[in-house]
Amino acid sequence: RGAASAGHSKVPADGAFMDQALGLAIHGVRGANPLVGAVAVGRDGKVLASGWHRGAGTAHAEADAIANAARGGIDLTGATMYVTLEPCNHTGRTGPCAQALIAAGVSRVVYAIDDPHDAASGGAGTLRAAGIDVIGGVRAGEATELNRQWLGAVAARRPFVTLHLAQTLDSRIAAEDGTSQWITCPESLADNHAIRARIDAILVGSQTVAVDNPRLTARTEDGQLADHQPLRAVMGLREVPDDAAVRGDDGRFVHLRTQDPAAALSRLFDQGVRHVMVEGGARIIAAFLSANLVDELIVYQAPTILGSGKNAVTDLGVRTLADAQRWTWDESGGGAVRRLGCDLRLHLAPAAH
Ligand code: AOF
Ligand code: ZN
Repeated sequence: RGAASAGHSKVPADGAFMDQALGLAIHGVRGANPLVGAVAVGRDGKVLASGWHRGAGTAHAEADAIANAARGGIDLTGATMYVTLEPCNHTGRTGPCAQALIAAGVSRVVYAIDDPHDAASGGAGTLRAAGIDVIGGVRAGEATELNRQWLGAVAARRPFVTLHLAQTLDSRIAAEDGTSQWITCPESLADNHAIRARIDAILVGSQTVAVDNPRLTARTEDGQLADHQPLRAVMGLREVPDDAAVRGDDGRFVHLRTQDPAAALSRLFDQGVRHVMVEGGARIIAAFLSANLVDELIVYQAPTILGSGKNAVTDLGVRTLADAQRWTWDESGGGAVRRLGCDLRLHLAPAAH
């Protein structure tokens, strides 16, 4: 570890080529694996080949670039490979990329951030031992932001948790008669669906399924299913009816028969989930908050007041102001405060305890 902080590039073009690799990385799909892009550049500064990782089980970015070069009859001897993550050192579903780079004859490897996954890390050392010039830390901030949730999940060995709340000014998520559609504007709903389309799983309580019968799919503004559908996870001890919409017909449904958020997260992590969005109901929200298992809060704040109804957050055991849960405004990923139609979208991260 620590290899990425070892050296800072003095080659001006390194940043620009890393930007290209970052631009390719985003074509991948999030999930069990990170988004990674790679660009191979010849001694004359011309791009020879490029590639990106398309998701768990498929070729890694460097391997994809090497394969693309081979397909075009392009020799990578003496080339520089730019890659947004430290090349892996292990044989997982694929790999190891460090060996593939050595075999391809590249003379220099520039990468952005260290691989925090213990099983895969160490590629930088392997490359150096083979006489390759290796530099880490180029565009590290951008690469970290790109895989923020994945990096957090791997470090914590549980999925990164986004908590979603759509509430009134007095923090209600449903009126006394149970009506909750729609507290927020269509713009907020569209934003929520855009998030659904890039996360690995949505989690709700079995009580919410019984009451609301949600579909939990990611839909575009014209109501079509988005290309990527998150796993639909229900937790809790209530049975999920056979005809519940959440079951769907694509096999992307799981019922976690537990009331313990940590246990639910552990099960999801084992299934390859690295980013989950918790969407309610109140009991599940309180359980995740009191267990300090929320990494990010996204609140769609509607300009309405109910005065009665269901509270978004129920008793967390806090009895005095000094014990309040503290959150900070998070400017990353869409900003801390944004107008969305008639609503405000608030983005927060837990304050360091
Ligand atoms: C790379 N390049 O493009 C990616 C890497 O099961 P596997 O074989 O797909 O390995 C997954 C691990 O490999 C993943 O957890 C991460 O540590 C690393 N991902 N490494 O050299 C890539 N996607
Ligand atoms: Zn690899």
